[in-house]
Amino acid sequence: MRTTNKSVLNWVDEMASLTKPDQIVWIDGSEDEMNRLKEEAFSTGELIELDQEALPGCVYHRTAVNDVARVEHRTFICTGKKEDAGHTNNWMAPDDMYQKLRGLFDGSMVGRTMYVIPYIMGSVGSPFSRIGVELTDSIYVVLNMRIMTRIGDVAWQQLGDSQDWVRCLHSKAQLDEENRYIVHFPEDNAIWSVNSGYGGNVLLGKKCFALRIASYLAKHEGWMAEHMLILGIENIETGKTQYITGAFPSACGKTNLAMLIPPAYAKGYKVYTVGDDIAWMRVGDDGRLYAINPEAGFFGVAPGTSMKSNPNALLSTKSDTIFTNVALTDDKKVWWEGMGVPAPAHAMDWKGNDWTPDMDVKAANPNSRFTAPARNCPSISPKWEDPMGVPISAILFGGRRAQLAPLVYQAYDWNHGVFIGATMASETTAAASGAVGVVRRDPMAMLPFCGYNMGDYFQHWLNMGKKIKHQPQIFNVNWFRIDDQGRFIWPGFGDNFRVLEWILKRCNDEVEAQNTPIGYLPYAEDINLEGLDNFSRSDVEELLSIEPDLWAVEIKGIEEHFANFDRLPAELLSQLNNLKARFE
Ligand code: GTP
Ligand code: SPV
Ligand code: MN
Repeated sequence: MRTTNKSVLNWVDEMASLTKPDQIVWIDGSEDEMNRLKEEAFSTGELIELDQEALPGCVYHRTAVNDVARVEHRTFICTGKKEDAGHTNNWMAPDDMYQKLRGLFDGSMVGRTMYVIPYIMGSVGSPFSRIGVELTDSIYVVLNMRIMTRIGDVAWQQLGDSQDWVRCLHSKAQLDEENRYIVHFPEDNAIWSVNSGYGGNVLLGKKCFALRIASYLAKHEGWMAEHMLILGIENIETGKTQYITGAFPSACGKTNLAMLIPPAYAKGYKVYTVGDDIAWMRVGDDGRLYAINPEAGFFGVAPGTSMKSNPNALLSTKSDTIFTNVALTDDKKVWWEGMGVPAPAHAMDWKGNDWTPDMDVKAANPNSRFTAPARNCPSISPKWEDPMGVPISAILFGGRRAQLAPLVYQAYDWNHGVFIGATMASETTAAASGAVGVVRRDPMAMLPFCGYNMGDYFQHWLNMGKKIKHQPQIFNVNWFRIDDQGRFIWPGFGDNFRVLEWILKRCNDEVEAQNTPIGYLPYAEDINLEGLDNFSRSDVEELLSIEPDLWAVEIKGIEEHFANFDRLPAELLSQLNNLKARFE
């Protein structure tokens, strides 16, 4: 026992009498403890030790084959009133859900150890950080939480006697897909997750706390919890750094953008990574919007990560990293599709089967991931743990749109920006179970992560705009337009800097823009193409084209989308009417 906090001690007792573990281990966060846990997990096969010379501190894990992504259809927001969860969330009355879950948790840890993980979201001692305690029967979860958050005695110290902490209960139970539940009780500050061992379902500090519970707290307390990367761009000559946040749906490029390396022409700039998935934002005393990254690591998509696409991510995984559901090579290293090195002649695939390159199955699961400490990242910002966060100049929304959405455009003002965010759509990816490649609306990339009624969430965005004296400019970006042959037109990755450069120029009033029905678009000649092969000015023009026929369909789509919300702010309807009128 490492705390005298009564609210913690009582709750741990209560949860232990429900789940009935053989023993309880209080996690202190030390290195010794980590090594002991790793050894134990090696001995049971839960983890496999990788080549410690090539990949010091790195381990390998496979989840169950039916447990490789978030499960949105089994994720619940259990508020007292159904309307407070809204139509876009699954809901059940809290009492009924507790009763159902108590049945599933009853004895779920018999024969197992319950680990008590105290953790901080946000940097140690920051006035904006928050505490959670996660109970789990998985060493994999403990070791991931150790990378993704600040765990152990630091958290008990920061918590003291306070009762303000998030109660997180997780059990793998039987990994039974039919009884898998990821449940949030925002009004009780509680999260119960059962029958899964996959990241987003079980690292309860991440999506469950830092987005679903935090968005609920943020709404009540006047701040924002968003599915956003945070990056800084330093102009080396002036020494000035400006910060940008961006909300893209899962597996749509946040990690890549946060870590980008500018193209050769942009020698005068350096890009710094502050965060790659979640931003907590507040209005500072100076009237600007400030963002912190509540996490301490990256739970990033492995496939496609190479020294060419994202060297900073790949280099982040060279030590103290957990690899999940990638391929395991015979010499105890890892491999995945799009790693930029030849496939091994033989490996074990993510299911644990023999794999050779001639087989037509993927060696790595499309949603295989690495868990890497943020401090490993070569581009990590000197300010990434700044307790007050970084001031934001621009907010980006984006997604995968094969057609329609231009490379970049700027909102007229904050409310128009909220409309753009609220109507975002993207083709679905492997990050959540279900069909891949289907266009769905995913407002602010928060559809799966908002812990309350999304109509109220839109209103909260509108309200925040009124509170921010120096509002960030809002932009929409799309790296994913395709040509007739189905190829991406825009080179993407590091070359996305060319778009960020235009965005900062707009924020600094350094470039003019075209006024169009959807917002301000760049003049094609204002996107710097220096050093880009096989890409011409006319390609940019194509990427900036607005096709009224497609937008007419889009407007219909937005109308249908808006009909899903019972508490849609009137402002968003008037934004829609304005958009229609501008096309007439
Ligand atoms: P989550 O961790 O699921 O929230 O995802 P994320 O938004 O951080 O996505 P990530 O950066 O990991 O990108 C996921 C996929 O998008 C990878 O397969 C990347 O290769 C691909 N991707 C990222 N940026 C670009 C880009 O600029 N162009 C293209 N064509 N693909 C990209
Ligand atoms: C996402 O799906 O958006 C992720 C990975 O960042 S998970 O933690 O599984 O949610
Ligand atoms: Mn994410």
